[in-house]
Amino acid sequence: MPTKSNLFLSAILTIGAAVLIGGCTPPPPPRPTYDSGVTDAEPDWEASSPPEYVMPSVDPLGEPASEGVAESAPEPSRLEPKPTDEPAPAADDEADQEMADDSADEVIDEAAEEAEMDTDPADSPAAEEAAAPAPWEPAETPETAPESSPEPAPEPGAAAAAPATPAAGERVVTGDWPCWGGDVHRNMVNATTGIAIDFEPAATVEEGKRLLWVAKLGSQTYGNPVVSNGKVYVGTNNGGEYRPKHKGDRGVVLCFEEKTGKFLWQLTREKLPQGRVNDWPEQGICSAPFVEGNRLWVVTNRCELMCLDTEGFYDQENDGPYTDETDNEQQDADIVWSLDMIEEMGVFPHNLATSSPIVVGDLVYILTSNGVDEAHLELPSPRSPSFIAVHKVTGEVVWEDNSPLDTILHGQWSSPAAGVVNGQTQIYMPGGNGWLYALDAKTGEHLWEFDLNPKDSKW
Ligand SMILES: [Ca+2]
Ligand SMILES: [Ca+2]
Repeated sequence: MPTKSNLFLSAILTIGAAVLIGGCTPPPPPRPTYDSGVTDAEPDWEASSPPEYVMPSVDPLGEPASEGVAESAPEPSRLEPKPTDEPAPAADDEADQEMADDSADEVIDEAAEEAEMDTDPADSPAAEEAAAPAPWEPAETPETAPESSPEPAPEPGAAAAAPATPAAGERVVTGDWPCWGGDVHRNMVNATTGIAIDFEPAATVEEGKRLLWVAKLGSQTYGNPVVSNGKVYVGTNNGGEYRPKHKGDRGVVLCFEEKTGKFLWQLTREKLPQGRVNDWPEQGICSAPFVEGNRLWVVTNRCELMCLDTEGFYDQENDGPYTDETDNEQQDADIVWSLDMIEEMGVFPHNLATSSPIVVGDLVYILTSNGVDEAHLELPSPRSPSFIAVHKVTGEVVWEDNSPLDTILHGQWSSPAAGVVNGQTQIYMPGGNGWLYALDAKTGEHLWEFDLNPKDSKW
């Protein structure tokens, strides 16, 4: 199997460059605020008494944001404003496309080699996810900011965390990118401008150009990096072998210090014994975490929706209700709660569970990845939910929906998005039958659905 280390190293470097390196200063455009827990404060890895994570005292979904919220609550930025509005560099797009193409090609090769029934390139959950379009949503916020944020909300236009005179004259720290797509709208457009693009990825800082740091990922990486509050997170496989106790194929989320690239901790999940029908080899954790305050949510290769403590065990505390971690050293992940969708919901993830969560108000939304059996003949679990909403603090399932039922064609590897229409918060769920479903965020009630299958398509 061809190694993809270099490719994905380039990917993280690309992201790192987008986050950390630049020659100019971009303006801070207004963006919807859904994460008020982010602070510009310097991370304290040795902190012994972190702030308690408390449930907001208001229900952000109860009263959708009024008009003009986006204008009145600009995203906190650590950049100096600059009156320019350049488009995002095309070089990044090309690199991303190349990655997606390579990923799809490799999956085709692997599948042709290893499984006659799995030769369809769509059998790669990661390839499917990479090709999924993001719905456009106007700049409205689906919620109001919680009043009882565990950490002080940053002041708009707050001074840069980086020193006034950047190291080597190169450093620019942009706003955070705390989930796949940047926010719950999944717009994907990075509003930052003025980033220098004349950088060159390499295996070491010395060999490259304009690199602040380099960190090794797994041999295959489909989880998109996210950046929040001084840390970078990425889902990958165990090729980096950061934890000596774990050898061989695993699903992994790595956490690095944003400023230095220092490895902080790793979530490690063993592979499911069922094999590739439920947990495709070497693809690791494909879900991109959603980060809010000192919590993050991610879907593992074992079809678990997990809530983790961003401080891990560095805070000297095993946060719960889940406290039974077998990996509980400082560089292991501190699991707060876990929802096993196979055990508790009967979900049959086809090839891999891959959904990247969003959090709106108190609820986490994901697709379960329920799909067909290994022979592609039937749905083992047609009544299991495809779309779920889970309380972000307790892990309780608030509502579930099994809409596509037995019309799921293959798998469900997509991720939800959210928006507000006429004052109502809608969750957009791409179903495994090719239909897009819009559900009420609070109740799961169906609002509308749209057939995205070409009219002349055959299955
Ligand atoms: Ca902890
Ligand atoms: Ca724990």
